[in-house]
Amino acid sequence: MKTTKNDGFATRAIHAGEEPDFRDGATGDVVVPIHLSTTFARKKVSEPTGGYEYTRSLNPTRKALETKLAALEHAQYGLAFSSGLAAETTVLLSLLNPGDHIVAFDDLYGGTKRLINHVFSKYEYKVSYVDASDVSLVEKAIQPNTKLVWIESTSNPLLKLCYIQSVAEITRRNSLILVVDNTFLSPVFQKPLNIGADIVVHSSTKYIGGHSDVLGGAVLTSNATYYERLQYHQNAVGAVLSPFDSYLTLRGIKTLEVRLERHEKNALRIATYLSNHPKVKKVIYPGLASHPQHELAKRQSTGFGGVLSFEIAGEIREAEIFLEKLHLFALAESLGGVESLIEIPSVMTHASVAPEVRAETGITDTLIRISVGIEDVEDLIADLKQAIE
Ligand code: P1T
Repeated sequence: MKTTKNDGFATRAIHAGEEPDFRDGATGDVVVPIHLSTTFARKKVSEPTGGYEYTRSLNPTRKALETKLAALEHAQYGLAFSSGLAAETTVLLSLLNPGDHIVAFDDLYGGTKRLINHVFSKYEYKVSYVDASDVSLVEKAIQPNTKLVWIESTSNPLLKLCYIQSVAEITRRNSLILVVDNTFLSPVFQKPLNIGADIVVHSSTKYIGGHSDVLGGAVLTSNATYYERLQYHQNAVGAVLSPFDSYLTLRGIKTLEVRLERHEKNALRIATYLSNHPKVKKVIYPGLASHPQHELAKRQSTGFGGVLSFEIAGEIREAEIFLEKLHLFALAESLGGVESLIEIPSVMTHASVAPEVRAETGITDTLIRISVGIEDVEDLIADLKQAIE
């Protein structure tokens, strides 16, 4: 019953890490049990039972999730954390030293920038932000102390792409670590480790969990040295995912592929509707031919995702009136859940980014981001229509 790399995505999403246990005394559960025990008894002093000692170090439910996540990203190893930012913190803490330099995409989730700029800066980590949609800028930003390149593809909230294979050639040539935050596309649409990334991170709070009811993060890699260091820090720092949250995430993953198909279908319909509306200034969605990297998106991933950004004509007041008139779209941060969410990055998800930096990267005060849910798309369009008009 063990899944292999040759099995399809949905097969692995459903079965990997959750093979029924038929050993003597086991019950053959087809769903992994929630192992709430924080500690595990042993019969002999020198022999932890089944390798389990204490839940922060290893827990059977979390291990099932880590195995499933690794199978989906075509990774050898997976680790699950209590949030996306906890996962990111563990990567930065375990692989970098004070004085090391990071080259990062200029369009990253605001919380990731806050972490790098205001937490790790205390430990003298250095960073250069570049528009990584132009790969040559990544190479130009490399310094003698550069250790790591950090990108999101697609990026949050401007949905810019980075040509991962080309950046991977640069990082390989310069012995740097390439980290890709794959939250927006999920492994359904893109597997960065297959195209040269060393480490994938996720906010599993988003598509992977999929129901806006569980916060989590993940780190995936096939590099045994990085994994050892990451696992050491996962235990030593302790920001692990709880057994119950691991179970919720495992449950969410089983429908990841079917959800993403619907998210994308709805997103494309809404992007097309908005781009034909006279009160909409511009729509950013990699699935539209008008997106400057549409061709790269078609080549690099097998889908465009369920998030789009747009600007309505007028000032911030017009944007606020529009947002407050919606009934089906919750005015809320986050993305990737079954329900549609809408937000205004400048005052919500990216408020921690300095106004001049937002202006420089193109996050205007009237930019609106939608996480398109899997509701009936005609209902979503009708709601947008009444609010715009
Ligand atoms: O919220 P948390 O699980 O800690 O994940 C942080 C994170 C990491 N990476 C990306 C690309 C993200 O979008 C996020 C969180 N983002 C939001 C909450 C948001 O609304 O954009």
